[in-house]
Amino acid sequence: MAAGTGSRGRAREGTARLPRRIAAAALALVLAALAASDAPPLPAAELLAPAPSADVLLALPREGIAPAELARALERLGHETLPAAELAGAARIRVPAGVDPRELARELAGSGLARAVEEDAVVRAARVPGDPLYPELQSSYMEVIRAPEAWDRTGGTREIVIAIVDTGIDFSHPDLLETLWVNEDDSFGNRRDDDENGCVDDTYGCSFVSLATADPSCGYQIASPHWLVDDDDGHGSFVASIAAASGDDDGGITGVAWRARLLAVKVLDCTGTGRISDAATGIRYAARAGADIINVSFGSPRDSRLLREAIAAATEAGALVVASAGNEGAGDATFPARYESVLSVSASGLESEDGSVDYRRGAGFASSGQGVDLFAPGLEIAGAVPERLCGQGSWRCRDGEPYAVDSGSSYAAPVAAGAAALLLAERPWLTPALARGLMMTSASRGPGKPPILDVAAMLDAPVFRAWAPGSARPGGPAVRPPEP
Ligand SMILES: [Ca+2]
Ligand SMILES: [Ca+2]
Ligand SMILES: [Ca+2]
Repeated sequence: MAAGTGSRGRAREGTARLPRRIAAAALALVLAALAASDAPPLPAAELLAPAPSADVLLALPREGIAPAELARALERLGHETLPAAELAGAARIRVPAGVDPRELARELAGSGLARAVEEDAVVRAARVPGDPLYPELQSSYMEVIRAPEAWDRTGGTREIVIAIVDTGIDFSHPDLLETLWVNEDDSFGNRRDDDENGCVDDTYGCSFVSLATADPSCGYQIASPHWLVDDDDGHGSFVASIAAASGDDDGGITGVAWRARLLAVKVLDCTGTGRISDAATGIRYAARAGADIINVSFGSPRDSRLLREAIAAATEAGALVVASAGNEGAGDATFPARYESVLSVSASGLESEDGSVDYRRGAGFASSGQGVDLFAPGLEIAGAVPERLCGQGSWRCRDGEPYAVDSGSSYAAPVAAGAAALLLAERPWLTPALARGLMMTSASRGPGKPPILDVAAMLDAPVFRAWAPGSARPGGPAVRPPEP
């Protein structure tokens, strides 16, 4: 330390008296002489090894040396420096083409001029979408699940289809019209199931609400209502928008997956209720239509063989089923969330006394017993509402805009479904079991806190592949897994 103090004193006097360029040269010479003399050695510079791809290094000067002085001294030693603000407190050194940045870092660390050498690594602002309601209504929970960091990498892709098995979707909504799934194999309006997939005229989705069991107040009259997937309750549109509303488009809100497509499968009537038989049919249809992810934001306390077999068939066909675990409090997850192959999602979000919401804690109403795999935000979640339903039922839209804030585990499931769409956009070959496993193991877990969806960690999670040729996900895009 004594030698260091001495050299600092000399350096200061030198710079005060001499013109700058000469001062830098003198400084370098002094330090070089010091290093070669019998004086106690300078403390070694801390070396934070740069990545092999590093193109700029940072040298932090020893105490008493100004960054600009260090830069000039390094120039004299043959290094190319780059402009740096005085406040940065470091000199920036370009790594010449063909030079190993680790070698160069060691050389700089050994120069005796720097107290530390590291990479001037690239940092990125976590991407925040331009949707106007995002900052006020969505950022608090999107940040907890680290969606903005994931959006730096992907906003999803139109190749990935999320089926919303629910009350239908209002595709005339400005934040949903770009997300429409289209089936070109069944021509619309000819009353024939041209592609023989079990649904007549399902060009834009399919309804399996049966006239016999629908609530009379819905006024369903058409003999073959398969094509009528319009949302007459609002629940399905709200759920759909949470998963995949158009993002970063200067309108309304953003979905977790900005670019995924939505397949509307209507199994719940205008009162938001339906039958297990219709739900099972809808799930089978969604898988057959090629859905990569099937969101089920409803549940029943009763186990059902029919529903269980439909889930098994959908999983077998390559679709990840994501279901809400229900609003049972300390109770167990409802069905179908409870089934082993389904990603069972409960709601996080606990309001504290100051009115803020802690999305790292389970919601008071959320199921937290057996069969819950993961928690995702489900309290005070923003979503799209069909404009004509604003002010009806419980929909209180914002300032005349077709958006509202609502709570329930129904809304936690599509957060996870959207996240799954981002995961499959990056790794389309993941089987449902692998995707579910990755989402569970990458969840963040604080002491005494439930596992919370972590979208950024999910995208970074390592996958141990044991691939046999052709073992990629059935029904997935024609992309092979990378070689191990
Ligand atoms: Ca059809
Ligand atoms: Ca047709
Ligand atoms: Ca939007």
